[in-house]
Amino acid sequence: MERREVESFFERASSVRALVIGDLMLDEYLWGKTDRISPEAPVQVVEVNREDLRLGGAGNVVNNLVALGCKVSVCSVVGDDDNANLLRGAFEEKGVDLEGLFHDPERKTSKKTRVIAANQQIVRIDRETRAHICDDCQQKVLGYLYARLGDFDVVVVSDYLKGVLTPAVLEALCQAGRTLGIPVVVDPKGNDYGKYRGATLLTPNRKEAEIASGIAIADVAALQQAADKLLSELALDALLITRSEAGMSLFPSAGAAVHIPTVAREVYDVTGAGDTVIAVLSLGLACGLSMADAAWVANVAAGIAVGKLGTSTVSPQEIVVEVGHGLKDSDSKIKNLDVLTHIIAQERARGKKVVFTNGCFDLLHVGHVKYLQKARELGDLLVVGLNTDASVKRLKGETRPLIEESERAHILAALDCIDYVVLFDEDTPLTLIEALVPTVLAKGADYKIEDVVGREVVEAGGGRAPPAASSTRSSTPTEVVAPKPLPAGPISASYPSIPGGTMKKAFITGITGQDGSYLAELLLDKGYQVHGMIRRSSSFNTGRINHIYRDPHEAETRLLLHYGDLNDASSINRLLREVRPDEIYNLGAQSHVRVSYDVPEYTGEVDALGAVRILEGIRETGLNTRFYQASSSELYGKVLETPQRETTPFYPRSPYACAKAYAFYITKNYRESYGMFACNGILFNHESPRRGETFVTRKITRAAARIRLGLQERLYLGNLEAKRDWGFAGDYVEGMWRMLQCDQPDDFVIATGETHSVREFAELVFSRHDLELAWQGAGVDEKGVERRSGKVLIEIDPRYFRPAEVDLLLGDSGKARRELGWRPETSFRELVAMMADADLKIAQKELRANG
Ligand code: NDP
Ligand code: GDR
Repeated sequence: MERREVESFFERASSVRALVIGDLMLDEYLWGKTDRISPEAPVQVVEVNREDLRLGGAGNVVNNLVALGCKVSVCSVVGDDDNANLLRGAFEEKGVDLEGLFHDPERKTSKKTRVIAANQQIVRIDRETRAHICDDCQQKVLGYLYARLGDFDVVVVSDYLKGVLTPAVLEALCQAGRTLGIPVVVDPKGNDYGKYRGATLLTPNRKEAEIASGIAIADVAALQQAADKLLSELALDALLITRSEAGMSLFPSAGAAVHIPTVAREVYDVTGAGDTVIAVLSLGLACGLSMADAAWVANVAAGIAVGKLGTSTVSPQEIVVEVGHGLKDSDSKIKNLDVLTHIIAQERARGKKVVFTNGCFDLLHVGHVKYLQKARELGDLLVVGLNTDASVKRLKGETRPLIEESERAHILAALDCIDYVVLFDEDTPLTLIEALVPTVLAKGADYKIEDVVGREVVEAGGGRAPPAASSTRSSTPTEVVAPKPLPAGPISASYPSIPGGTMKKAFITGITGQDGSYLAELLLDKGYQVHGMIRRSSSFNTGRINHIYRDPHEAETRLLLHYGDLNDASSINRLLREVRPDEIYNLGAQSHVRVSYDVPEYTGEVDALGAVRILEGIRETGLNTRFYQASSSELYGKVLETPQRETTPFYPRSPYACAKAYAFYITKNYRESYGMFACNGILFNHESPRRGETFVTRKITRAAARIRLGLQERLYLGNLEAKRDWGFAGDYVEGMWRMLQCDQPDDFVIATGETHSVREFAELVFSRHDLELAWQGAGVDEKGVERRSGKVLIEIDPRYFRPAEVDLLLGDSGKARRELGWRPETSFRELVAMMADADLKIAQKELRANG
């Protein structure tokens, strides 16, 4: 993250409402001197000359969150004693909301008194109750959580095993957090982590992770093993293991681990650094940072915390300055290849797009600077490979370079647009490119693209070739974009070659739909020639693919559209004969479940018989092609098992699902009967800003944005309780493609493994527009009311109910993860934000157009 991103993150902090729940303590320090032994017993006598009282345990997390600028509420149980009053006073001074702080006269408020003399702690005196809170207090805590949880953006659980976090409290918290979409971040304690099941994120240290997983963590492989075990046993979204001087490692349940090294500095005091980490991390999640970015900022903050003596909090200003230092220090930008390889691997794992360019940069001029600035805009960070003096001499003659390598490197490193500089001694930067595997290669447009060294490395696997270069000198960089790396495993390297050329040809039905448009983009990126079948329509139906469509008369157009229809076998056969595709993706369908009750026969024609028309077409034309059938989680219908996986029996509940069941089985049947390479992707719901406007997610995001801008009064919905496993369509088309790259055809579930209700989706979307919903009434009379104004924003319209409903879908995509290396990359919250924001932009345009 850059300094300005970190700054903007902290600017959002003041609107974040965080709840800290857990064991509160007072830390008392008594400093004194000792120079005699007591006459009463053989112990030292300490003459106290300074006393200090601090908030400890969960209280220190509160301290940290307050220091970061957010609004904090506390939920805990303390005694009814003087120490409790001291705690209250300290919190009130900081403006902390104490509605959730309960008192139990039977308990002692925890206080730890440390006596320190001659820089040594002599004794610690603990006053506390460690038993679970009483039933009455537990009810109060639960009551508070049920009433108030929806008000918070994040919950931080700080467990010191002092009894507040009973299993019942933790279970309710994790469940309600999931239902409401509020991240629950836990600093765990003890050996039994089962009680944290369902939390969003846990932050154990290495030792704690070792004990909880039962796996000795001697190296990174064991660390991963321990993380995998905890992630799956506890159904977490992620695990952050802090590793002292080795930094911290983030293990998301979906995606690769991110290892973040420590920010090098003197370590004075590690006490409380864990509280700083969890506070910054939680704030980051509440502000919508990705887990990796939130962990990265938390790591910077931890570096500052351990460098301080006595105070245990870190301010946003300190963090911003620290980030700024990292960027400004030109020395730190010049790296050797080994170190840089490691850094870049981490950045790529965090999803950053790495741009690489190279040159001699002797006598840097304004053309260079403009070129470098533009190159930087092609991605998230720019690495410059710089020829050493010896290499420049070989290339440009004995009189060059005029400026020696270390000066050239420092001048480049001083530019803001450059993140790293690395020297290379060879004639070309190939070794660097092979080691770093950048996402984008930038080169001046006066280079012919086929001459760009390293192009093959980034293009390997089908990367997109850039447009033809112009011959005039220009400061505009030309780019070569690398595809996502293929997973190790069963992806076949020996793809059957295509007669007459090396370009793979894909044929997509339903290319004008949501998935068709994302899939076409993906395949074009991978270097395919893409043929789409579209229906003749009296109005334009190509809105989703206009941005990738080029006039077919232009040379090198790789997206070609043909008229045809799944109900018309002759058009399918003709197109198969003409195109002779290597891969066919059958996405075309009447895809609306509710509508399938209105047009059941038509739905069967398109969705069921359409599939067999293509399969027969393949047989008749004798093509050696691979076939993908868009199967659906609707097949599970009235579910017989949760989560649903490839082996779960089907129970279709609509004409749509029945038609899709036929298509599923006929695909399998042609595979088994004729040895065809035919796969079913059993995809759970996937959404995007391109989702059809009558599907519930898009209907909600569209309406919320329009309501916010006064373009619409109200939204009418059907069943609010239906739960779906919603993912991002852009991630799912990658799964389709991967299925057709396997050695053997098979069927795969593609899902996120998380389920949310329609109600929850609506709440999150409206809240993104600052419209907090409260629900009133029940059944068809239930209404979603805006809390502040009392306005009714959502009503139920029974017309949207379905004759038979699918109540709950939750997919287990373990097989796809293992065998295809596929993982969802977009979280539920990111999806909601992406769709809500995109629809806001559309609504704003509409508002402007209305004058
Ligand atoms: P869309 O409804 O957005 O797109 C459907 C596509 O099918 C459109 O391009 C449509 O063309 C085309 N089509 C409809 N009827 C015919 C026909 N008779 N002949 C040829 N093409 C036709 O669906 P999605 O992109 O969301 O879904 C793609 C596929 O995946 C569908 O088969 C769907 O059933 C399935 N699926 C979708 C899931 C999801 O969550 N999105 C989950 C699981 C499966 P036009 O633009 O002309 O209407
Ligand atoms: P679904 O998606 O039926 O799961 O099929 P949809 O978004 O239509 O419905 C999801 C759930 O929301 C409930 N719901 C409403 N649905 C719509 N459309 N409109 C409403 O106003 C409304 N209110 C509540 C529904 O009852 C349902 O339970 C999608 C399609 O893309 C299929 O093609 C695909 O196969 C499946 O997902 C997986």
